[in-house]
Amino acid sequence: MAKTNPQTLKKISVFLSLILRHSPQTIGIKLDHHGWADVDELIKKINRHGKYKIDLKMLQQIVAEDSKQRYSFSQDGTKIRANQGHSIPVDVELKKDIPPDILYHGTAERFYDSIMQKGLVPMSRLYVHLSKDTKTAETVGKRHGKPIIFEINAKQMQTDGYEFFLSENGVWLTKAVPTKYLKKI
Ligand code: HQG
Repeated sequence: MAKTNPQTLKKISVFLSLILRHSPQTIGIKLDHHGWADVDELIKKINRHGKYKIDLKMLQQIVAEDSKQRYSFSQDGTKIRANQGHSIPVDVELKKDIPPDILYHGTAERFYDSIMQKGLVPMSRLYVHLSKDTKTAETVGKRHGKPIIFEINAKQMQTDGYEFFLSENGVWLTKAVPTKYLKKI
């Protein structure tokens, strides 16, 4: 069978993000404590919801080819979850790790004053998202407006006892970044 059009898969991937990170109730499913959804039920309920038609092969293709490797199957392939980015309280068993000395966060210029007052906070998500390169930070920042990039003194944060986690798909996460560790570049 021919592979599904990449644009269609991209749209379904965005819909999957909504379901697996923010709003499983949209299709009437629940995630377990660790953020897993049952694969058979997910496929059935997406099809019943009606916006997209999907089968297991398409889901496997999305997981394999997603540009940011946003999703993982459980080892036995019966469950699926988003690797990070949740706004609902799930424990995706993030691995605590020692960060590079410097990490980056891209945001919009219009948030600058507030960030310099309150530091970086997770807003609607569970963690502040950081990257190890400025290119990724710039792309993330552009999603919100005119991009600016903050450099984060992750080494000092680590020394001072802040915890960092590295998601399965290479995103650095921490609960918050106080202003003293931030520098706009
Ligand atoms: C900002 C995408 C005012 C923060 C990306 C950001 C990422 C503050 C926005 C992932 C603030 C939240 C996450 C403060 C933080 N005052 N604004 N004190 N503290 N902010 O979308 O980091 O494609 O929740 O700077 O690639 O932009 O979805 O977070 O601008 O990895 O897989 O509040 O989402 O990945 O926005 O993006 P978001 P984010 P996916």
